Amino acid sequence: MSSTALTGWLASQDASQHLTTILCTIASAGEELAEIIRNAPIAGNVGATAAQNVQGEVQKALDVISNDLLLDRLAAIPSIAAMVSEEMEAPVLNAETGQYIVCFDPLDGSSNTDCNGPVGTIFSVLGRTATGAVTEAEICRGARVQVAAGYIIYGPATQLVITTGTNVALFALAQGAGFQLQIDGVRVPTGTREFAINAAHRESWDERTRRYVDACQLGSKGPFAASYTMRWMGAMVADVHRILLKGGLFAYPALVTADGVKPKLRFLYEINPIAMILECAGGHCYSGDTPSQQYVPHTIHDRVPVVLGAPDEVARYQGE
Ligand code: AHM
Ligand code: MG
Repeated sequence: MSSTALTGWLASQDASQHLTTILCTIASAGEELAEIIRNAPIAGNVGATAAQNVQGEVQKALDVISNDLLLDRLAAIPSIAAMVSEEMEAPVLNAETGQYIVCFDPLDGSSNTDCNGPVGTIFSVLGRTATGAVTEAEICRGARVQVAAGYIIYGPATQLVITTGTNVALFALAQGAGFQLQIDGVRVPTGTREFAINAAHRESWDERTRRYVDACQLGSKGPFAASYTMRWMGAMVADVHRILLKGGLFAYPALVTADGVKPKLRFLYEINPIAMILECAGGHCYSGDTPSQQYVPHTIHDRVPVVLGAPDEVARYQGE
């Protein structure tokens, strides 16, 4: 079902016809996925497959279904030169003359599929910086030329968050009527004393992360002189969605282990798009001391540390 509300909003953002086609196709694939996810327990599409992805992670049945569906729908678009997915080792080359590269995490937080928790699809559209067949080097350089980003969250409701670099819009899926505009111009609220982190990794955190979480946990008696709440959804899409609407902070620092320093979240199809959304909504997203969108990956599956959220809370984390 194509969404006239989304088409109209993209026109108000001066999105080109080619970009509109790409973004509406992703939204309509998201509608299909919402139904597949809703019916997964009955259709037997929950649980793991026997396969591992390029990251060495066990693939869930819905990871594979989501990836195949997005690839299939996007491959039909001649303005897409290549696609990059969390689930595939190499870029998928599409139409050589296409002007755009689409990067996606087809089903973020897919471990939640076993327990009916929220999951999401994250996407990023990059403008091309070269002609001819797309190379990994071009995609990595092109990460700074992000022209649109968004995610679809499949929770109690299915919602789409999208930006083309100015406003952030929130759409909600209405059964039989496509995505309907809910908020145009989402802004991250400040003053929310809430943080999201996998606290089980404490012994592998850097000093800055440990100091911040200690201060939150000391509450009104600590340096922040305020009581905090902690939330952790196990799906970045869901944690980011809460922060976008309610404020607070999410961090996934690199873990310092005997085998080296290990960030978890991938840049091109997780952090780069989420950073664009956050920054357009008045929030911040950093990888170390650098705004995440300034990072230039070396490979398409590069991982980076991240702290993101409302500007006041990110400043506290950074020690400002
Ligand atoms: P995925 O893309 O394979 O689902 O992995 C990314 C997810 C994020 O959505 C989430 O924030 C994080 O991994 C959860 O990790 P943890 O296992 O530390 O809870
Ligand atoms: Mg993910």
